Parts: sequence; structure tokens; C-alpha cells
Amino acid sequence: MQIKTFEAVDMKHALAQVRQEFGPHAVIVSTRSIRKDRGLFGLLGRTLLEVTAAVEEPRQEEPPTVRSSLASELPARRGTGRFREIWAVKQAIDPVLDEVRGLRETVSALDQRVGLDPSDLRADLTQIRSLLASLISDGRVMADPQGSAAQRLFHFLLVRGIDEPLTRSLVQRVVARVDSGSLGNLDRLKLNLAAEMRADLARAERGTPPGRIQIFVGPSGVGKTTTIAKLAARAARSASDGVLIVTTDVHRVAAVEQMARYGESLGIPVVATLGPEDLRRTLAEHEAMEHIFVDTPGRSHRDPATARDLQTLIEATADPEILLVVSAATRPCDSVEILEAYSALRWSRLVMTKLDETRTYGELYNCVVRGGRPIACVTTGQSVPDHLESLDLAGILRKLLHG
Ligand SMILES: Nc1nc2c(ncn2[C@@H]2O[C@H](COP(=O)(O)OP(=O)(O)OP(=O)(O)O)[C@@H](O)[C@H]2O)c(=O)[nH]1
Ligand SMILES: [Mg+2]
Repeated sequence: MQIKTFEAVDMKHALAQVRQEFGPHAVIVSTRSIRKDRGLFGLLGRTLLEVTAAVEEPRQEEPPTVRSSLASELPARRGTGRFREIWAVKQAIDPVLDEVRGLRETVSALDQRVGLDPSDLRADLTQIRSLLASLISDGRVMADPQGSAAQRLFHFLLVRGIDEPLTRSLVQRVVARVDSGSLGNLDRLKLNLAAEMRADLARAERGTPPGRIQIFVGPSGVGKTTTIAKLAARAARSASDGVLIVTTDVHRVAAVEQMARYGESLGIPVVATLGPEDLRRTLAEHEAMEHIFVDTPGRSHRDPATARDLQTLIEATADPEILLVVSAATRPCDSVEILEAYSALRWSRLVMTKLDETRTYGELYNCVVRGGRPIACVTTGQSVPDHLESLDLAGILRKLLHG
């Protein structure tokens, strides 16, 4: 049995080729239209007829009578057993081939309609990402622990005490910076979040070096006096030219006594001053001291007289460094006001106290970013001189993201 495929412009020419090659006893096995030379967008291609024909090898026995689909074109003939086999296979395969052909045409039509170009997809995703970022900044995307990855990130930050405007800004920046494929992946978003937070905190890290005279200001009861005792004890360990504590808080009951007790137990001299002039004189008298820590009375940041009175004290001091003391347990809306109220005093570093009293460390980030100044130290308990830590950037991030 010989089988061969012929191509011609029409059936007449195809049959001529078949007859010429295989003689009058050839049988047509299949026919189909094909496109040749697809040309520009396939528009200029030609349609040809592909005919597959078969013929017996020089005959040994008489074949059974078979009528091909083109029996009228070719003489019917009797085939051998093998010929019958091929015919049966063809009958079985023809419907499958028709199906495949139909599917191929459907897919190519779909391809043209949908136009799946990867660069189009990328552009669409970029648009979706910037749309999401602007929805977040407009306040139309809210925290939702069960929602999209961006909403879960939102929730993650809020429960850690980052205030809402800063959370919104962070999520918006993270969504804008991740590649589109990572938008739905919370872990990837968190990695980018850490990078954004690190950059925010690093911007605040460029502070001035610690001053020889450090004045501590801040709301009442946040831990100014206690922190000064801790810092003075630490400084005394390495200072060769002495450490002095000066308290200007002489009106609150037992304030001087509280500081004097700390001084006594730490072996550090404590001097109480009555007003700006007395402070100026005291500082001049102790010019040789290597470190001087000045305590101030705690007063409400909402009282307009507070900043004014502190300013007078500061002006009585030559080249002091001002440290703002804030408790980590402060509510975000209050710390915004506190930073605002003390901004006129040109404080240069932040002390965050009472980290042991909160499970969320968002205030660290809120105050550093809003204040734009670095953290000098944090305190984690009442014990003097313990419970004092210097946090670097990595430490702050660790506390913020992992608690
Ligand atoms: N849990 C905890 N308590 C602290 C910490 N630091 C200070 N305290 C406590 O907070 C209370 C107030 O501390 P002070 O040092 O007197 O606060 P202050 O800012 O000087 O207060 P005023 O002078 O009244 O404005 C005291 O009971 C301290 O023991 C801390 O890191 N953690
Ligand atoms: Mg005090």
C-alpha cells in the first residue's frame, strides 16, 4: 500500500495528479482545504486543496468493493484486507479531525479578538495599581483583616498603633512600589513596608550630636525626672569631669525631694534653681562639668504659658540641647498635639518612655516621623538606673513590626 498527499488548486487538478502518480485504481483517503503563503497578516495567502490518496502495491488478491467519498471521480475498486483496515481507520478519524479543525479556527478567531498582548496586560496592571494607591489616599480603602492584601496591611499597621494618616501614606507608597504581581501577596507587601518605614525613620536619624547641657521637657508625669536619673547614672560611669543634675521643678510638692533622693542613691550632685536667672548662675558656676542634665516641671501642653515659660528657661542656658519626653502610651491624636505644642522649642531628640506599658509601638514611628528627629533613648520600666535602652533603626523596626 502506498499513501501520498497531493496539493492542487481544485479537485479536478488534484485528481489528475493522483491518477498520474497512482493510476486509475487509487482511492482518496481524505481531503481538506489548506492556506499557503500566509503573507501580510494572512490576508494574501492562497487556499489549496490537500488530497491524500492510497493505492495498492502490485496486486496479489482481489480487494473488496469500496466506494470512496469521491467514487464518482475515481473508479470503484475491490480492495485487500489492509485496504479495508485503512478505510475503517479513516472513517473513525474523520470526525475527530473535523473537531480539531473547528477548535483551531475558534482559538485563532479568539486570539484575534482578545488580542492578548503582554505589554497591554502590564499597562492595565500599572493602571490598577495607581488606581488602588489613589483610592487609599482618598480614604476609600479601609482596614479590613479579611479583605485584600492592601486592606490587611492597613489593619496590620493600625493595630500596631501607627496613626491613620501615616498608615494611609505607608500603604499607598507600598502599593505604588511593589510589582503588580505582588499586589495580592501580604508577605511581599510587608517586605516593602519595612523598606518604606526604614527610609522614613532614617530621614529622622540625622540629628545633632548630644549636647553638654541637656534640658528635658514634656507633658506632666511622662517620666522626665526618672529618665534624667537613669541617663545621669549612665553618663557618670564614663565621665571624667563630673555629672550634675539641675532641677527647675521647685513648685510641685516633693519634686525637689524626688530628684535629691535619686542623686543621693546614685552619688550625683543635684542643684535646685529658682527661675531663669538662678539657672544661668548655677550653670556658670559648674562650667567644668562634663554633663549637665536639667529637669523641668511637667505641665499641660495645651496651656499656652507652658512653652513660653520653658522658652525663658532655655534662653538662660548657653547652647543647650533640648530633649522632648513623650510616653509610648500616649494616644496618637494627643501626640500630634504634643509635638505641635513643643515644636517652637526646637527640641533635637526624642525620649520615649513607658514602652513597658503598651503592647503597640506605633507611637515610636508616629513621633519620629512626625517630629522628624531621632530617638535618644527609650525607657522600659520604673527601675533606676535600669530600664533604659538606646534603640537603633533596626531595633525600632523590630519593635514596630514584630512587637
Ligand atoms: N512603667 C513605667 N513607669 C515609668 C517609666 N518611667 C517613669 N515611670 C514612672 O512614671 C511616674 C512619673 O515619673 P516622673 O519621672 O516623676 O515623671 P515626670 O515627667 O518627671 O513627672 P512631672 O515632673 O510631674 O511632670 C513615676 O511613677 C515613674 O516611676 C517607665 O519607663 N515605665
Ligand atoms: Mg518630674
